[in-house]
Amino acid sequence: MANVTVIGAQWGDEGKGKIVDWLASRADAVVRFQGGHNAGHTLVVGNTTYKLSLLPSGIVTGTLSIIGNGVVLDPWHLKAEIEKLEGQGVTINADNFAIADNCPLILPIHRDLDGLRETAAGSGKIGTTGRGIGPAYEDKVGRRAIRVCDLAHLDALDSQLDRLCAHHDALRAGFDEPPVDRERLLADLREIAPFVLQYAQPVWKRLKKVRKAGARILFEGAQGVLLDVDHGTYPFVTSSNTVSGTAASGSGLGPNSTGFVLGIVKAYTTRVGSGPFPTELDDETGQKLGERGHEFGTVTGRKRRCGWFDAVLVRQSCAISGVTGIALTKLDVLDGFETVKICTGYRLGGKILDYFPSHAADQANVEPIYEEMDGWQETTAGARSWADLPAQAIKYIQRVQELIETPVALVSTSPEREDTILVR
Ligand code: 2SA
Ligand code: MG
Repeated sequence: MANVTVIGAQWGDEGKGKIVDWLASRADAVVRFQGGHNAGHTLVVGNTTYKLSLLPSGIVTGTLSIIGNGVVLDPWHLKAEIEKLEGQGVTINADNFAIADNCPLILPIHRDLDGLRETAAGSGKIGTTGRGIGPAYEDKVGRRAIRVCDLAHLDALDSQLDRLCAHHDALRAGFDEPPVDRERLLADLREIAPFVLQYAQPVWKRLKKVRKAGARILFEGAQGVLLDVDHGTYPFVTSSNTVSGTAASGSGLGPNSTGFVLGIVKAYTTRVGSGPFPTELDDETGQKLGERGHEFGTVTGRKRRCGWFDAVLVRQSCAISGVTGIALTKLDVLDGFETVKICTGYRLGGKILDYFPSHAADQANVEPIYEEMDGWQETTAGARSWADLPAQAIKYIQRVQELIETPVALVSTSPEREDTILVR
């Protein structure tokens, strides 16, 4: 296996956790390069289920796991997640885990702001995970962030804190909130600093060494391309770039190091949070997909919206992210449907579109054009070879592959690591 970059090609929750875990057992290092603890990656290994939202999935198998500079890091959450995993018997130390020292921190004031804005927005809210992701990225690009390396220099933080607090105090005043409790923030940072610093280092250097030694690196994306701050359903997006290109900038290796781009694609579509969703089903079929697919947010427990497979969106995601091949997941959720539908284009104001337009109103107004296929009654759950699949399911996979103009490299048929069909 060469280096691999794994990204979600829809709105997240495509089943990246399982695929990443499967690949992590064959990799020498796993790197998270964007997002924060808004991710929800579920790994099932034997009888144990691990739920990760910040740590790279390699951590479970003891593979070198790295949090890159493109991530926003909540240090208190980090500690809680590490302690939870240690409680499940996972070993985490400076040998198998590293954090980029130039990684910006998510602070309690970011979570406050996320919540205040969402509450104020009422029905116009984004539907964020409420974890302060957006406000933390704003401070990063606004050049006000406190970063991991600052934790080693807390006595010299005065002017940085001045700028940060001035900015947040003004915002908080707009919500009738008291100014930032600066002393408390500093005291909290002092308390957590040693815990974070034991893992902190210039990870680009560590990765350079790993790369020189010929090790295989797995870049683990979070969320999905349609939530990308540039390419997604703006403004109903997350605040990072979720496309494959971020694997390079968010870890400190060049684009020639990020390897095979594996797009994870669910056999139908889901979305959690607000925003356009052309193939959404508000009916019994949508409900059935949600129930059979256990479609609830890993982080927030929110019910996910469900709909048919949208080939237009996935074709676009694959193009934008340079996807080399896809892993098709949760095919078994479609088992037993009399017919299944695939969206192959959109109607908008008398025109037919073969792409998803950029403008929010157009995105909300496109009407899906469907192609209907016969379903299959046999179960595909647990299939481990092509021969285990019903003919009609194979037809579905082949049609998906044709429409998205990207080859299917893997098919995943259950949350279990070994229930995976390697196509090529
Ligand atoms: P945020 O919190 O600022 O990143 O939210 C902005 C939008 O991004 C969506 N988002 C997600 N969508 C799917 N899965 C995500 N991770 C968790 C999971 C989510 C959960 O795997 O289940 O538990 O609810 C994720 N993270 C962010 C979010 O819904 C907003 O639409
Ligand atoms: Mg998820």
